[in-house]
Amino acid sequence: MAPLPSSSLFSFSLLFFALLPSILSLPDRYDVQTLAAIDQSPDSQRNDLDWEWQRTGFHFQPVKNWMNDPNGPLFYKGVYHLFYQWNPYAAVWGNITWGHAVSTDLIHWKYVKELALVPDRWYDIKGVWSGSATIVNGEPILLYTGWTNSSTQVQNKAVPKNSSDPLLREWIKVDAENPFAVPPPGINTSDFRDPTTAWIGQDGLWRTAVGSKYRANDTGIILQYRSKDFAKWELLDESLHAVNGTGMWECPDFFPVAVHGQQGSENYLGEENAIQKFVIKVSLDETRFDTYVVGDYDPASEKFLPSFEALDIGTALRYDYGIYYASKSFYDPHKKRRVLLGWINEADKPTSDIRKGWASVQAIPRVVWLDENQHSLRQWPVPEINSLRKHPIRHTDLLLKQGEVFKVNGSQGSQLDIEVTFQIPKAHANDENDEFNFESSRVEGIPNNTLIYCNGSFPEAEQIIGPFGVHVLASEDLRERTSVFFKFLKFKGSWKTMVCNDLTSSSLASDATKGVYGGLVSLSSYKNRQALTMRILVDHSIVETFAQGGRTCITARSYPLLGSDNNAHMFVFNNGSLPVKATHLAVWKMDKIRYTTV
Ligand code: DQQ
Repeated sequence: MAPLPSSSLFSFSLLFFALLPSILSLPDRYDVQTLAAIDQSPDSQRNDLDWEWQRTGFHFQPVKNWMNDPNGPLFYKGVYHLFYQWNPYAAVWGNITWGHAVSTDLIHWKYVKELALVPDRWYDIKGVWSGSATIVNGEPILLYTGWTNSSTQVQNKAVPKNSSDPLLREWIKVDAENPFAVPPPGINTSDFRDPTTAWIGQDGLWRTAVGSKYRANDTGIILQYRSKDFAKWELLDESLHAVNGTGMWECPDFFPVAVHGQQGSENYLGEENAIQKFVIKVSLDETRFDTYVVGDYDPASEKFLPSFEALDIGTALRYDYGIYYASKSFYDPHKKRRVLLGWINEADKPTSDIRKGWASVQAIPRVVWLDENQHSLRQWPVPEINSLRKHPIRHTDLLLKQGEVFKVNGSQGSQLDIEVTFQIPKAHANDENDEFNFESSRVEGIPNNTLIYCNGSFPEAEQIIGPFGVHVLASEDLRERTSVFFKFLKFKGSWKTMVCNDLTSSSLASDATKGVYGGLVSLSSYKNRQALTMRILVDHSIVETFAQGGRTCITARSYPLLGSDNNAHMFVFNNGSLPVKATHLAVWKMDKIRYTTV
């Protein structure tokens, strides 16, 4: 048997004994009839009501069992499609199929009764892994990775059975063409996966790219393929991008962004290059981070060049500094924007997931565009999410003294959308002229070091301001809480500004990891240098934070014991040694989505 992917090997060995009972109850081979007969309607599937409160109210999740990567997002005939890696049999990874959901607003999803792809061919019998959708001559085509009967990763193609059906219920694998790519020399059979949405090159031919790793030196790489008919594909000599020592690159994404404004694009060619930059995102198998780099792409040489080498893959920028992985973007022609979907894993133990009967959710789709600084991205929940807001509570000019904690009355609940603006405190109360050194707060490519600034007292810091922020999913006595806050630290005359999510007092009765997440906040490119902003989507076990207009994002899992549902309270706090003003605070309760099946 060929070796398993290293990450899978690790996960499998960890999981195996814990999950033995569930593994034993799996069918010993795929039974397509059984898969097709699974009723995905919510009412028939919900179980274990004790744990029901951890389910999300407005973040997408399947009715039961394990889900991971979002696959093949697309807009077709007025309908958004979300496919996802799904295990129909258990709340742990395995038996991977493509589940399918549709919506008209990226928020109110309906489960499609039919599974889009199930493992039923020699070239995908061990799993239908991640892939993408491309509109080719007006009709969608799926490219995906199959795990073959001999445990080799290969690339395959599927087409709609009926392309006039806006719901695209049924898909046909193109046996005559599959697999269209197998691992090339120098690449392990277990390191070749996740084809991107295809694009058209300068020669008018199609390109797609596949995530990989050089066997010899642990270099993460994106291989490029070319085709004139979307049937036969040839490997190009030049990779799209590669970075030494970064390990396997999963789920690559490659897309243009406008230099000015928020409009999306799917044009990879010539003239527009003057006003476009390009983004490469990969999911690093070794660290489980989604990391990206902004650069230029020359369609003639098919070369991508990072704008700043110091910000290349694996060294600097992440979409999200919490739990967020295997993301995939697509161009939304309906609203002319680039939309990003991402997988949020659980933070509790697989045994808890088995007890719950489900694992993982999808993040709220985010609009993505290039920041004014030209080297990093901004992300913001699609505006359609605002339709769930109700009963706003607003406060202005809340002055928080040192150590003050302000309870936001009327905001009880586990489904909230919160927006807060803080005035940047004067660095020294008596020194009107003491300016922050905004330039030095730029993202500097040190993501691993950033965590430490969230936690601890730092005697070597010349000055610390904050933390100030909000507690959510908090019990009334604050014994249990999840805290999102800003913190400034001055080292050698330079300020570092952090946004942090502290889970150490959360999830009192859970076996979840209770760490501290953090990301640097870039103040240098922010127009209003007097303000710090955060938006937080709270959804039972999810806390999704967008700081500084989406320049730094953190997604976390929190499983409250005391601070859930109507016992979940929200506070604004200032634990720093200087007064802080929250100039604007708005809190909305969010509607629950009733998922149905079509
Ligand atoms: N998940 C899929 C792979 C991909 C990984 C398998 C990323 O195709 O590389 O479920 O989470």
